[in-house]
Amino acid sequence: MGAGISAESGIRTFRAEDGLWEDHRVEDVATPEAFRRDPDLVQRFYDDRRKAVLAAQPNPAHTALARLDAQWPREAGGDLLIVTQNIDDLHERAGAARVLHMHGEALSAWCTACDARHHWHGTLADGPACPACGEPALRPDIVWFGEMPYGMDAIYDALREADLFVSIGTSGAVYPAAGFVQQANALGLATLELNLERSQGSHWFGESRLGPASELVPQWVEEMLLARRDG
Ligand code: BV8
Repeated sequence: MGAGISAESGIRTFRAEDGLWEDHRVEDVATPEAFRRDPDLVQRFYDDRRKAVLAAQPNPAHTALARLDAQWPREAGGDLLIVTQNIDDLHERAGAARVLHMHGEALSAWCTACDARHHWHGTLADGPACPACGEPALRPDIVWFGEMPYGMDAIYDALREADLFVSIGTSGAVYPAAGFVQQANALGLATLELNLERSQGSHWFGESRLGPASELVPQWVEEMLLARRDG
């Protein structure tokens, strides 16, 4: 899952005309070095992103995936895992439960003093005290470039168990996420891409459907649930 699935909820993607990387260079706001060099700029960048997440609503693509999550079996051989590169909580607000944020979450703050993580709706640029240790040492709980994404073991375990790998709304520009489709191919999984335009990895997919997620995802979920019912 990439920024494209939240685009129709009004959350900016990265690599578009009005993309986030048009206003800010990645190396200025999305690396540990940037945070060391100019913590205030980075904190304000994520304070703005957190506000945008809180102001957004799930769109039909999130709702369809939540329906799939609710109706798709939870036992092995029928399991489902929504792995997202996105830092918004729109999957959860749509009702999905099996969600893994491999690049962290805008609504989580991580204490660099005591390692505690806290659900966070406010700002961090003003240096609030960590609720656990009291230190003004909270950073965005985001995986920056050069940092290890979360949940990699769970993701590779899920790939090994899966029959189908679906990529939705991502440019396929950032690793290791962009490499999952290659692992899927090596494991003999079926692969499907749902995206507004061809991505950097389109050629790796068995099937690629082009269009807005709000149309393609509900259509695909309906197909999956019908096929499961017809067994
Ligand atoms: C790591 C959180 C290792 C921050 C993000 C050279 C070669 C290969 C790799 C590297 C390299 N040099 C460095 C690397 C590694 C690096 C990387 O891949 N760099 C790239 C730029 C080359 N990766 C990392 O650093 C990762 N960590 O490798 O650690 C390691 C090993 C040992 C020990 C320690 C570490 C960490 C990467 C995570 C960075 N954090 N996000 C934040 O959000 O601010 S990245 C961010 O950009 C996203 O999370 C996502 O991962 C990535 C791409 O974004 P997309 O979601 O794809 O969005 P984009 O705008 O690009 O595309 C949107 C798509 O949607 C488009 O295709 C568009 O057509 C489509 N779309 C638009 N509207 C719609 C739509 N589709 C459907 N419907 C619509 N309506």
